[in-house]
Amino acid sequence: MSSETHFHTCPLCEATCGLAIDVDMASRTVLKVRGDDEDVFSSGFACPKGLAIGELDADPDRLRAPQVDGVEVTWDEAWAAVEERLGGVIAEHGRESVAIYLGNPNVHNLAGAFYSPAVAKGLGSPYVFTASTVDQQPKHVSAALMFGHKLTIPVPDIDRTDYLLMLGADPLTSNGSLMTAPDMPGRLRALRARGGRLVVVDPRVSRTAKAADEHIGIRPGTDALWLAAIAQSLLASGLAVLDQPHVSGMDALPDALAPFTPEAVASVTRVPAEVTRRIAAELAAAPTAAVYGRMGVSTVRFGTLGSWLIDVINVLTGNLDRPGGAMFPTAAAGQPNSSATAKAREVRFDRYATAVRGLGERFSELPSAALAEEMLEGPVRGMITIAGNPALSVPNAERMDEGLAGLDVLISIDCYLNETTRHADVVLPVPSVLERPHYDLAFMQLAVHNVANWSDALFETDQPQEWEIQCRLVGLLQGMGADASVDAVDTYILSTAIQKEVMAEDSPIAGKDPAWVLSELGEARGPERFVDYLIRIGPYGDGFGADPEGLTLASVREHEHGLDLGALVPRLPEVLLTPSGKVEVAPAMVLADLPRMQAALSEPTDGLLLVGRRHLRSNNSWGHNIASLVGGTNVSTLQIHPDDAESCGVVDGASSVVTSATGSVEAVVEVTAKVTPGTVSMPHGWGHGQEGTKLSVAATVAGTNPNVLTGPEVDPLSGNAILNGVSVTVEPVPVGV
Ligand SMILES: Nc1nc2c(c(=O)[nH]1)N[C@H]1C(S)=C(S)[C@@H](COP(=O)(O)OP(=O)(O)OC[C@H]3O[C@@H](n4cnc5c(=O)[nH]c(N)nc54)[C@H](O)[C@@H]3O)O[C@H]1N2
Ligand SMILES: Nc1nc2c(c(=O)[nH]1)N[C@H]1C(S)=C(S)[C@@H](COP(=O)(O)OP(=O)(O)OC[C@H]3O[C@@H](n4cnc5c(=O)[nH]c(N)nc54)[C@H](O)[C@@H]3O)O[C@H]1N2
Ligand code: SF4
Ligand SMILES: [Mo]
Repeated sequence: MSSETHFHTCPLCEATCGLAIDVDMASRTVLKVRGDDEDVFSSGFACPKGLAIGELDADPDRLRAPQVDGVEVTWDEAWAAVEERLGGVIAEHGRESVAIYLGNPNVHNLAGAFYSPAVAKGLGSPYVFTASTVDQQPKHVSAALMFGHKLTIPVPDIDRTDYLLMLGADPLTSNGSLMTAPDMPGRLRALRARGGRLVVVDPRVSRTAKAADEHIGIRPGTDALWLAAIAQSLLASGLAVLDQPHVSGMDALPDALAPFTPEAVASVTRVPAEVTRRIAAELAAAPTAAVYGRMGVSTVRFGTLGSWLIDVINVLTGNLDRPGGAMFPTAAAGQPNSSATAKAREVRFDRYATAVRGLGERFSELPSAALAEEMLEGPVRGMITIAGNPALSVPNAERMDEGLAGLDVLISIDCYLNETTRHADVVLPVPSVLERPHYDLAFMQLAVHNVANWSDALFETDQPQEWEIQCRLVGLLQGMGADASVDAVDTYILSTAIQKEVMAEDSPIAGKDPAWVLSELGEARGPERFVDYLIRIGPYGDGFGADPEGLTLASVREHEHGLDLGALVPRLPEVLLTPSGKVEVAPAMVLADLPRMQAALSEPTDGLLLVGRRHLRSNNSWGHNIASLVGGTNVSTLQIHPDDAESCGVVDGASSVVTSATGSVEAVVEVTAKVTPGTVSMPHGWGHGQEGTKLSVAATVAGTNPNVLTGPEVDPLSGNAILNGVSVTVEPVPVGV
């Protein structure tokens, strides 16, 4: 065997670690994986998932051939089935009877970045669902209203800050989210070593909470109330920096937040008023500080209010857009807020709505929490899923499964026969993560340091690339039949983008002939050509000759350990796309939701609230088929505090019945002080072992799906699902059952 080393950015989470992969090319075998010490961003860090990337690639359960009704077929047969069955439903019931669900790996994959929007557009249905509405949609809504674009999201300048207040995030487990920062353990250690302070707000004693200077065990679902009290305290005590040239709406804040004093929120949040006032004062006094929040702030009933308040506090403490505060990255490619085509305009919502509950659209998406009812009671009869597992990931799981089972047609682009794709008429499999090139288009826009990093595919494959599959589907949906030319569709999608760009005054290619631009991009096709195009028109690009020193994909590619583009730089006001050209700190739509939160000040605070958790070796619903990643502490249990276990009469290791307004499950009890009293926790992505799946390892560790318990309710401003802070009861399994 001869070993050679390839460098590849890990696409499995948002951290973008550089991996050094030793391979024997002759036998197509991964010999060893380690963190790439020379990677300009991750400097040798990698987590167990990245190190298991060879096992993922080699997984015998990973689909290599298309399936029709669970039986392996040729690609021609598969496409014929797609055309007949999907075409049949569209012909009979119209395009609006078919939904599309785009799952999380779409943002970790260039096919998802460039082509799945075209699939959704080609489908022409209002029923576009994505994993965003079970995740970060509240942040997109607050960012769009405050900064003018849903992707203009400030990230904590973690390498320079003096004080980090972190809510509802556990980056020592998740490796960070909406904050691309490989080696979170090292970065947090460095923060404390330089005298900085880390405060973690979480109803669980998470890994990150354990590593913090201070842990605040907030009551689930109440972060927005607490953040409102921090902001109120800053304003009332005169600590807020009110005079800021790029900020509009400051005057409205004191009255709007007046009801949320530290005293008023103390009992509902379980945080004593003196702690709240102290944290507000510490934030104001720190030379630099950043407030950052994730799942625990977002996927709750006041998700948008909490997401908004985080940036309100970053503004009030004078930390928005300054080094050490919360800053806007400058990505090399594809960032809307540095694109010449982006126009400042009013954000419009609710242009259309779901049929059953009338839940309004946000950014041309409908809430995934409404998908089950739209299938069972609404007009949805068919569905396309791309890289998604809604059967496990979306609330109201029993109804979701019923809906998926009852569809007239389900077409899935995926690599496994799992809890969702088991219902599919046709599964179109995609190459492994090592058989495709990679560039982290989405996450470089959220990175705490500006970098660019291209990875070539490590292995060749006989399977079609995912982008080719998606182009073919676009062709089919646009009426070109199942034999549509991939090249024609690809070139059409890129040409459309180029035509828009040359019309934009500020573009480096303004006024150029689109055909010339296309020809300059040479022989490459698919994502490779697209990324080259975006780098060249981007902020560091060569502008197709306008700046001969600037970047192209070829020059980025020369840096196999990544290209360092420097620390984040201030971007106000240039980054803003609001009609006023200012940061809108008090959007009317957000203020209008405050009375709903005020009503929560007097709610009862007894009972148990369910929250989630992640495990270092988990990857949402699809990491459980890798033997080295499951077992040990990565198991599906219901964590409950000893006091609550006693009052519920449940014991460690035994089964319990957990019941919510939506459903009931059996879960194995883990009695532990890692959760605060009143809080119980279950990880998501479990519930394997179902008939018709082909996940032989996952089936042995099946676990329980907490989304049987989470319900159809949404955060009204964003339509986001409520996954955390769900009211439940816990009982022993009745004797004799
Ligand atoms: N190992 C691993 N890494 C992952 C993933 C994975 O499945 N496994 N998934 C990836 C994805 S898709 C995402 S979106 C990110 C998510 O990244 P994070 O948000 O950092 O991930 P979580 O571990 O879910 O952390 C959420 C924390 O919020 C806490 N929490 C729950 N409810 C509340 C609340 O009401 N208030 C507060 N303050 N805290 C609360 C939970 O106890 C938990 O510790 O992780 C990514 N990285
Ligand atoms: N209760 C609860 N529920 C949650 C969460 C929670 O914290 N608690 N977290 C939520 C969050 S943050 C998220 S992001 C969602 C995730 O929800 P989803 O995106 O629906 O689910 P995943 O588990 O990420 O499933 C990814 C699917 O893509 C497939 N896949 C992997 N790589 C590729 C690829 O390159 N191409 C294609 N075509 N397919 C691929 C996998 O086989 C799998 O079927 O779950 C959400 N659900
Ligand atoms: S932290 Fe994320 S990007 Fe880094 S190795 Fe692990 S899964 Fe891959
Ligand atoms: Mo996510």
